[in-house]
Amino acid sequence: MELLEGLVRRAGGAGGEALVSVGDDDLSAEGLLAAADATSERIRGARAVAVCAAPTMSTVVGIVSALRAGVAVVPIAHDSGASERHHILNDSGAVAMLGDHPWDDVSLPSIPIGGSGGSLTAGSSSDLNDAALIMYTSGTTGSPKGVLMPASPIAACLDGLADAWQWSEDDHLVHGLPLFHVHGLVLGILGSLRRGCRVSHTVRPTPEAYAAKMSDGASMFFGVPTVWSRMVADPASARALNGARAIISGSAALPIAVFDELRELTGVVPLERYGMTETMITLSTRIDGERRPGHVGLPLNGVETRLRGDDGKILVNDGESIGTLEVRGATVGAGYLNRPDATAEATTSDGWFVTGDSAVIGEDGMHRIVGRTSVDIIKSGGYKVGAGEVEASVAELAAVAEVAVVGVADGDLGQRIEAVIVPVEGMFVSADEVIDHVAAQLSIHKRPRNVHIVESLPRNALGKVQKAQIRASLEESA
Ligand code: MCA
Ligand code: AMP
Repeated sequence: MELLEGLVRRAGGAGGEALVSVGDDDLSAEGLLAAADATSERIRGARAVAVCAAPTMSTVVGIVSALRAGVAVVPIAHDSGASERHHILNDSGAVAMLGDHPWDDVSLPSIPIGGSGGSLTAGSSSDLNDAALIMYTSGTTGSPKGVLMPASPIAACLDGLADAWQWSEDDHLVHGLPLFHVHGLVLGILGSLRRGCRVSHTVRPTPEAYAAKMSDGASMFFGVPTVWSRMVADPASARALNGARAIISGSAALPIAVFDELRELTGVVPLERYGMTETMITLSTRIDGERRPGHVGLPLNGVETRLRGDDGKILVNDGESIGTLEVRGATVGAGYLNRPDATAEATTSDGWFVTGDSAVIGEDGMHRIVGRTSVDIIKSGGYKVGAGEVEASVAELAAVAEVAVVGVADGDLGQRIEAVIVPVEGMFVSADEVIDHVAAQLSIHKRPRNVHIVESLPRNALGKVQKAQIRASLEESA
């Protein structure tokens, strides 16, 4: 199967016009394919390669080259800190860094992108389940897990979205989302290259940058809810999107007020879709169907969903019953790398993936996401952050006796990460020290935005920290 079939088709056609832009860099289909295929030759047969996934053309070429070579590629956040990237490199078994990176502490060989030089010897990848991508995602505790994602579920997801949104070669997609997650990388870049449509990455997802692309024929825009709430706070930029074919939100819940303002300012009714790194996108509203605010639509082609109640029974889809959403079908990935325990825990005995999201399904099949079943999964600016990994990082500081991390409701980020700390008696810890430690060790976007020093954490009779209570009192006092 050729995942990037649109790129290959366009490269075989006439005309050398730009197909992909990242900031001011452009490449035609022929140019991208030639640069990627030159690099592919140097990595063919390798177990896996990693890319520092900064928003650059080099990241796009590197990832396309690995996909073309059939080598699993591990996109790493360019703002990742030392312990996070070491975990990802060790866990994935990546044998080289593809392209440049700024990390002095990474000793893997570097394979240049484009040009010439370097090549790797073949290695075993039998444990990777044919993964094309290995993407790391946070859980409630521990370090991020590597999701094994073969080309086939990626293709199923991208084709399902093309059907839902009538996404075609005639589109020009614009976005400025990170290139190390599903939204920006898989949907934004690989989706466009599968369709063969033009894609412009704006480096940052700012309202002005999106608006400026309308004069370049933009037809579709992607953003997380934070991007859209910043857009409606800049009405001139929002009005410029008038005439776009599709404005699409995902990665976190789009507040109804933002949906309404976006529709009023742009004249375009937003599409909303839902998914996870483990399952790709599974639900979306349709461009030829109802785009109901607060709802994430219907299953994509090849996807089934169901709800499970607290008593373990499957619920009826009555538009009222809240249950944990389970999904199965063509878009679901091949489990977690090195974590058979976590893969088994997330999979029912009859093969459904347990999302951990609470949802309601209407009689008409329309889905509404109500929240997460665990208080320990935080969504901040569309980034998923496990409270446990931030707590473990903060606890490395000598002056910290106890710590609890929660996601507090935030008008801009959806949730903002806050840490509540009990210092070791007689010791002092500053908020900046905590924030900078997490930024340097995990990643900048996982840093707490506020730190509260307290005498003790609320616990129940069994000694368990009461996270929901902490979150409620921080929200009350905000
Ligand atoms: C601040 N900065 C720091 C520190 N504090 N740097 C070092 N140490 C510190 N202590 C600097 C940063 O370097 C950066 O600098 C600047 O602050 C801005 O950072 P920040 O405030 O965190 O950014 P933001 O503007 O608040 O970001 C909002 C955002 C971002 C752009 C919306 O959250 C974002 O890109 N979100 C997208 C997440 C996403 O794609 N999720 C999809 C997951 P400088 O400005 O110089 O760089 S996939 C998924 O969820 C599923 C599958 C799905 O459904 O899609
Ligand atoms: P990630 O681990 O980054 O793939 O994030 C997946 C999670 O993002 C899901 O489990 C949901 O909690 C959340 N999510 C994605 N899209 C939406 C949406 N449209 N509405 C609400 N939550 C969403």
